[in-house]
Amino acid sequence: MSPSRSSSVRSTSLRARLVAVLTGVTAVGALLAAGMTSAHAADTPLRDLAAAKGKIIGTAVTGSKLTGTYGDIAGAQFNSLTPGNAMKWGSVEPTQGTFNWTEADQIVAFAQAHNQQVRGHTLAWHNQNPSWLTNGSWTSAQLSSLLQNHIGTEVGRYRGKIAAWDVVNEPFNEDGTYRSTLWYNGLGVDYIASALTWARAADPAAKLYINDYNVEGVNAKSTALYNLVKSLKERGVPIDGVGLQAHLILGQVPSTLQQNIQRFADLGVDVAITELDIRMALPADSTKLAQQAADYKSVTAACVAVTRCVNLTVWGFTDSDSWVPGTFSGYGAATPYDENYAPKPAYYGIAEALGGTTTTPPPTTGGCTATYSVVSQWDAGFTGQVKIACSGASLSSWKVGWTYGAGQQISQAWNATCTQSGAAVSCANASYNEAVADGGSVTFGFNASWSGSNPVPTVTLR
Ligand code: G2I
Repeated sequence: MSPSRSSSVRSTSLRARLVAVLTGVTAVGALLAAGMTSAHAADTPLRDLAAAKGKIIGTAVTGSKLTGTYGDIAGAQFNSLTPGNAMKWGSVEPTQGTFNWTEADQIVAFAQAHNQQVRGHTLAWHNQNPSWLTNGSWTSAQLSSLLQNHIGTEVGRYRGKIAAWDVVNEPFNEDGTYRSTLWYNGLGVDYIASALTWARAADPAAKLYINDYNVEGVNAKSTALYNLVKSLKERGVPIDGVGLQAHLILGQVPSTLQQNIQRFADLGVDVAITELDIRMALPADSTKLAQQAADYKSVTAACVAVTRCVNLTVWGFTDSDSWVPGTFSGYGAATPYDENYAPKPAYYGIAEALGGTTTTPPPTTGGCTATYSVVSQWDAGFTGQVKIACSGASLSSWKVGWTYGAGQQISQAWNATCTQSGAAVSCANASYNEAVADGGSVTFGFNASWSGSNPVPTVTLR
């Protein structure tokens, strides 16, 4: 099924509100009914849409969070995972010779259980190295063998299980000169060729990438990366791809993104968008979220347009698991799902660029909406959620209802009290989330069974 969103505005309820106000009647009941709409999230997971386009869609993940709703979405929507931190040198070898593979192993096992690829991240970087390494004083020969052993150990451990490695991360300055790092300063520029060669020896099947940020458009930095890849290829050094991280700012997708992807493809390497997020000044509002959807859509479309753009990965799929707010004060909301795991317009932007069809709900002039979405679905069950959001109105309590069309049966709900009688479901607020402020929202979730099909019902807010 193709993803779609539908909505209906009951104009009578807007009239009712007007009448109530004009006649001086207590407006509470009418206000509660104002601006009722319904909408639902995409049925077709992003990973299926991407597969139909010959693309892989991924997300960075935190291993400890891969349970519950976070795990359900990571498993259902994406077919590639990148450990956000778990495979970095400082994570896997905090003390020299003492290894901790727990989180990395967990992510690889999760990926295998969900038929997903893993992008290994990252082997030679200047950040998140263990202090024993950065504080040591090493000869070039020692540094070289430390890096060789690290790559041999880590790549060897996951041999056959990693689709692609970000072998070298962030080697350039903004002006295209080489960044001064432990590796560059100690080993010279050939640390890059050496790292790639060692990685190839440890896992001949893994695709080997150089990954950097601010290399999405055609600029001095991306041209330096281009020239490096070209010379590595000419020298016969194993290099299979370039990673464009794509930590972008709202409204600033480079106009040369597709052209830049294409020029790398024309060099004979794959391209991946490896760390996509699009940050905005907080608070988010509907205008910014719509711009963000357009930005996500245009980045995805640029990848779709170039055959050799093989993977598009978001750097965390939920705003509750994003590095942005901790790094850029006052900025956030950078990912396709909000903190409560509700898909944002950005999610639909990605889906649309991957060929999903969605219908945009008509603009509401003010009111409260209830949005039903299937968060994840498995053999006979699914987790759903309903988000009630108000703009230009508020609620002092709420109740939503819908009728299941295909025999679905709710077994459990949280953050609401739900009852089902036949096909009719009615959910009312819990004692602690009855009020929805103007500009605010409340989300509740539920588990239910399904068989045959699981069509999304029309939800009524009352
Ligand atoms: O900085 C964004 C990304 C840029 N490209 C390379 C990526 O590897 C990098 O990822 C981020 C992680 O998402 C953050 O989670 O790398 C940061 C470090 O440069 C990570 O932040 C670190 C915090 O600085 C630590 O305080 C924290 O202990 O995450 C650690 C684990 O949560």
